[in-house]
Amino acid sequence: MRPLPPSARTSLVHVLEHRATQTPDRLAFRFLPDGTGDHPVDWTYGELAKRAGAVAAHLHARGLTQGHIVLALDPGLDYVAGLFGIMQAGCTAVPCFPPFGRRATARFLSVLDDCAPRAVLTDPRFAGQVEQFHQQLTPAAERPQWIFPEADFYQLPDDSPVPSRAVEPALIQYSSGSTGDPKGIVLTHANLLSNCRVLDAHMGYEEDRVGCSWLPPYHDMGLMGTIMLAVHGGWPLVMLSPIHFVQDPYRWLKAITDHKVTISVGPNFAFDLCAQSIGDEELATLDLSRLRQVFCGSEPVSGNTMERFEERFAPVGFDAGSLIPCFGLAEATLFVSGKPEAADTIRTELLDKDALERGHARRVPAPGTTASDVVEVVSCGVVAENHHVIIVDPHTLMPLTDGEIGEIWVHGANVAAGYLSRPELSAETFGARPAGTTDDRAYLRTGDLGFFLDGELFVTGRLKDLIVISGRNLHPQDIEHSVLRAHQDLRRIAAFAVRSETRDEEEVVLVAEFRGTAAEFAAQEKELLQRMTAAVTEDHGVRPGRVHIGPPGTVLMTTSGKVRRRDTRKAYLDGTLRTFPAPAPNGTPAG
Ligand code: 649
Repeated sequence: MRPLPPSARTSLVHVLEHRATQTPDRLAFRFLPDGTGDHPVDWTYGELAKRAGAVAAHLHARGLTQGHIVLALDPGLDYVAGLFGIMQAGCTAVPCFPPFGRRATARFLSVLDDCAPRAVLTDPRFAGQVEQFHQQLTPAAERPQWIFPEADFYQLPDDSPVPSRAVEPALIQYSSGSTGDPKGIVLTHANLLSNCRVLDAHMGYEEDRVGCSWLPPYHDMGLMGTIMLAVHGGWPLVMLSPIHFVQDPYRWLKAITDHKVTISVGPNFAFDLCAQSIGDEELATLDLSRLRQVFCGSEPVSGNTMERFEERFAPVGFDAGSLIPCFGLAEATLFVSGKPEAADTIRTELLDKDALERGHARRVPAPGTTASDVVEVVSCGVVAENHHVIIVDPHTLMPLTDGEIGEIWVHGANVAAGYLSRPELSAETFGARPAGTTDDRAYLRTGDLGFFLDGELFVTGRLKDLIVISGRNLHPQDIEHSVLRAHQDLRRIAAFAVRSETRDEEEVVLVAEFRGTAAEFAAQEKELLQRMTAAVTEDHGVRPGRVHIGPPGTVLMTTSGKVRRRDTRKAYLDGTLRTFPAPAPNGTPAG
């Protein structure tokens, strides 16, 4: 039986209540704690609602009936209970990766500083560090309460009152902004419901739908794309932790096989990893024939990767038609566009590279063109129902016509209210108006570049400096900061992304200035490269693809002393960056 549509409900809190009343025994979530099928933990809607109710009751017992509550539990079922419990208490959930390791701790502390939470719901293993955390927070800020759920946390006496309210805002999503300068996206209950509704409409109804996700539940795709969508749609979600996926990508496809999964999702790199790393023996244990929809988004979708994945897994029943390239961003809650349900193959276009660089999407007649003149772009499909997307010249703000490349602007109920406590930036980003038209709607400026062709959206690049690798958003400022610390004689640094020449993904390129003579540079070059690479790898978990070191003046700057990353990137690609003179053949450096 199709579960009753929850469309009349005003928040996901009400949707969960509805499910727990109508179908209390239906499976809501199955978590695979070790990433395999050995010890699955199942929660029904009844169980989830009971646990969420316990979280809400605990918060009320501590006087927490509103305000920000940071949710920093490990991926798993308690995380889901925490999320719904916080919203049910009338508080605002602020999902955040637990403070495990240097990078995550820095992020965690800057989120706490930015949102000034009334409480932090996190794992008891951090209990001993609270004092240390407090010392690193801004002195003036009020200290949050710390809540460490132990095993009996979820057992409430039968007669305890359970709050049920949904107060605005529902959630603050930190996905934009560098570590030192985080930006919290304020999402309302209406935003969360709208995103579920448009995704539901896009996906269509399917009897016996089962989802599977290993995505981190702290970001938009894992949170609004899988957990919330599953509760909204009333179908079970099989979850494993991102670590278990990264350790062995086979676990994802094995979970799909074992639990009769029909819908899943991942960034491009996940499809690459699977196609590369799953051997013949493992392949023989897979059955992907039930998969009907597999979303791929959050970084550029590569036609080659999609092809490799299809070829590798076709023998175990994978249907190429199930792949759904899609585009979205946390500022629009999540979903902006995706391959139309009715289409059975991915749409790609072969475009003239030179024209593309000049801002025009010009199809190439296939014969007679060499591969280097041609760029293949994958369509990100049609725009979400009731949403409006335009392509705008980022300088003149004039809307562009089909085939012209410009900034992607989005209007609709998915678009967030703004950034927390940043009125100016919010107005700039969320309140843009196109010039020279009668269109007076407010648009979100995505900072992404793309074009429309025959009603479909293609994403071709980024205006913003964000580096997206393996589905992760890296901020150039954070990377540059790590590089600067790697060596005392490095001064300006520019970090940016460039498409790899050997692999179907982007890689980080570092351009740095060395304070010293050519001879000193020649003597230290090896060590510099090694230290810079190590610093970025340790701090950010990505290895820079290429490094260019030159004399002062190599990194292009604005007059006000800001790094001009896009210009430096262009000079790097054109080969016009400054370099140290090569050492003379006799070993004495020239110049
Ligand atoms: C983008 C999220 C798009 C993101 C996903 C729909 C079980 C299984 C499946 C299921 C439910 C349960 O990256 C996701 C829509 C999922 C339906 C799942 O259904 N957000 S972000 O804020 O972290 O980053 C946004 C930026 O990432 C880049 C852009 O720069 C964007 O501004 N990006 C892309 N770049 C190129 N191509 C794309 N297709 C991109 N998508 C995002």
